[in-house]
Amino acid sequence: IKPDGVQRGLIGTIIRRVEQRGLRMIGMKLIQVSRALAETHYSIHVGKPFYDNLIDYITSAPVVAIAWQGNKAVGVVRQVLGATDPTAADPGTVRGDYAVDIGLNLTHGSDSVENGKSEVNLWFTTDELVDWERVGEEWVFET
Ligand code: IDP
Ligand code: MG
Repeated sequence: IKPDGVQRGLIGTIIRRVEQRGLRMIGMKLIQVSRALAETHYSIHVGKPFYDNLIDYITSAPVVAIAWQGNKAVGVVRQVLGATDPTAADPGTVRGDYAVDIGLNLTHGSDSVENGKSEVNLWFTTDELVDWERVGEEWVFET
């Protein structure tokens, strides 16, 4: 949850949508992002016209970092968040319901399992991640 999501009081709304979809939260923290962390996280976007604004944006207020686990977690989270450009995001998605401009799109979601793993490792230490199971997961995930 990016700084605009935190500032606009949407933390609970955004978490609820992913939580109720059935994914298991294994890590969560509110942090003020340093420029160093921002630059590592967004290193793939170095040189793009929006890069400097993106680093300013993500460091402009606290963010809530969350690690989600579960079958198809990467795709499910990105589906809940909606398309990068909120005007292209479907109604019923976070960005489609609550955002307007691409540079203030409320959320980040890893775009592959590989990047998901490296981003969880970037944002969390091992002892900040919890190994657990939610009750009723047999009613969400087929085995
Ligand atoms: P994603 O967040 O949906 O994965 P990316 O293409 O990885 O989208 O871009 C990372 C972030 O950079 C976006 O979420 C958005 O905040 C910002 N961004 C991407 N494209 C633009 C743009 O054209 N103008 C301004 N900001 C952009
Ligand atoms: Mg991305």
